Amino acid sequence: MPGLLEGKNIVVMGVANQRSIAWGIAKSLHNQGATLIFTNRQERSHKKLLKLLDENDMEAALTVSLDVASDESITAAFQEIKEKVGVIHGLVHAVAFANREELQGEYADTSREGFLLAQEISAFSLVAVTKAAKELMTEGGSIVTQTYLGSEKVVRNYNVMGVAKASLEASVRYLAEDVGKYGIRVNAISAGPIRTLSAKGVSGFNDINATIGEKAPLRRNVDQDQVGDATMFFLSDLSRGITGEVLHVDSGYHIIG
Ligand code: NDP
Ligand code: N5H
Repeated sequence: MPGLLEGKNIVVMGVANQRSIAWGIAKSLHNQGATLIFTNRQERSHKKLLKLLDENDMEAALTVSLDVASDESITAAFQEIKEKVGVIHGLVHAVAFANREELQGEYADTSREGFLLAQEISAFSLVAVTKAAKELMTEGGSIVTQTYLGSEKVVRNYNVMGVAKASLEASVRYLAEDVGKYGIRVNAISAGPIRTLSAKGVSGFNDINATIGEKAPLRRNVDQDQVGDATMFFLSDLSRGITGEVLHVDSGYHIIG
């Protein structure tokens, strides 16, 4: 049976290592026959990516450097993708950042600078890359970002990132309306806690992780592969009637009061 993503060129942002949600997504997309283009911020992550591709017998059509903090970097990256690949059909946005010291204690203590940084890297970045990507999505397309429950409910320590994710989810809706007329869809996956490099060292992760195992309807945590498959669905034509949506991949935890 042909893969669901055969003939689709998809850009994946945010592989830092084998634990990254973006890597779980890349594997699901590859399994469905997608042609993959990767972007990294840090050279260290780029090296890790090349090693992962090699170990998994996967090939990238292109790997490009992209720092979402810079408009020039975004423009240059998509220009290179346009020149070397041409049309794209999908974009996976799996990047976020907040200062570690602001992911604990009271949200009221958030600094102006820290608030703006979290918004810039974790929410505005989706707006900026959607604008760049839509120029290359001349055959229609699908854009998928990653969010977390802390946008809807107060989750201890998530603080400034919860507010950035609320902004990200609202951006999904506004962007979906903007680009729908070009046949481009924009959706988000709201994943349960997964032990990744970003989650490392942040206060409270272990407690939240343990709670899901006890309280979520499925009584187990989710993993990168489950998020990968749900993201793959959004990139495939199976989800052609869905846009502006936030889909929870969290063992059902969000329904529990
Ligand atoms: P990772 O640490 O594996 O990935 C985070 C990525 O963000 C890194 O690849 C990093 O790039 C990238 N990044 C940070 N700043 C920039 C920047 N300025 N420009 C470009 N890229 C940048 O963590 P996750 O896989 O956990 O995170 C992926 C997404 O999933 C995030 O949006 C996160 O909020 C979300 N999420 C995570 C959950 C979890 O429990 N882990 C739960 C729900 C959502 P580089 O490595 O090059 O620095
Ligand atoms: C309630 C929780 C636990 C507490 C909050 C965690 C928030 C994490 C999100 C951000 C993205 C983490 C972050 O920015 C860490 C950085 O300050 C330091 N790390 C780095 O610089 C590494 C090296 C790079 C690769 O990381 C990034 N981001 O560039 C939430 C958890 C239960 C769920 C969770 C972990 C959600 C989420 O959004 O990731």
